[in-house]
Amino acid sequence: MPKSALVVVDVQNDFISGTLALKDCPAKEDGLEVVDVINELTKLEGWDLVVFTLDWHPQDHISFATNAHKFKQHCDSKVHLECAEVYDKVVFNVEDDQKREQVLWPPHCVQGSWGAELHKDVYVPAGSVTVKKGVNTSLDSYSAFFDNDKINETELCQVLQSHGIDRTFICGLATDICVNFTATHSNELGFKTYVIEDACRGVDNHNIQCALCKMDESGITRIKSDKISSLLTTKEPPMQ
Ligand code: VGL
Ligand code: ZN
Repeated sequence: MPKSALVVVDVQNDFISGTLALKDCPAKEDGLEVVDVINELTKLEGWDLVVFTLDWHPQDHISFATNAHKFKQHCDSKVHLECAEVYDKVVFNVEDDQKREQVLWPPHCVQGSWGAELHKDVYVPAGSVTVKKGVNTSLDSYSAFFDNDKINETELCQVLQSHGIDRTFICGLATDICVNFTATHSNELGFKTYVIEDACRGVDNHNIQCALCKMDESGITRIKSDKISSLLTTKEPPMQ
């Protein structure tokens, strides 16, 4: 029987009703809708590991539009940092001439703030593991495995391997950003990777569709939450 991990991505207050609430983003999806679905999933028997990831930024983080003017602009940046706004894609010059592309967001998930807390109605089973990401001032990290430039790695791969995990089931917020990057890296690292479609909500419709298509092409399996129970408890075929 393959070993399975549920990875719940960034179901944090800011993405539900805080500064980066998905319901105010272009796709107008409601992050709160995943909470009940995810609670049904975490309660299933058969998980070998449940992981909760947290976007966990310092106040001076490079992804916050309000901080853009405090960093150095790269000559390739089409948008000037002095007039950069939320959703703009800018290019920074950081740490001795490294080029760093970045989409700007409102300040969100500041370490220790209410917005960074897991939503209060999310059920956290005993023994589950929490992985924080995006903790460095000048590096963003959509994926729970690596930062966006693959300079640093979190402990997630190590944790999955130490539990002998073969398959990951990814859900949470946001479909086109952190779920997408986490699932893509999970797949690249050799885990059989599933994305639980009805347990995800996203930022932008076009980007959601693109992300799902790319996942399909890369061999990630999209699945509905009501199909998971039987996958986790596949029985031996009956004797004739
Ligand atoms: C996320 C935008 C910025 C996410 C995190 O969790 O999807 N999106 N930081
Ligand atoms: Zn973030």
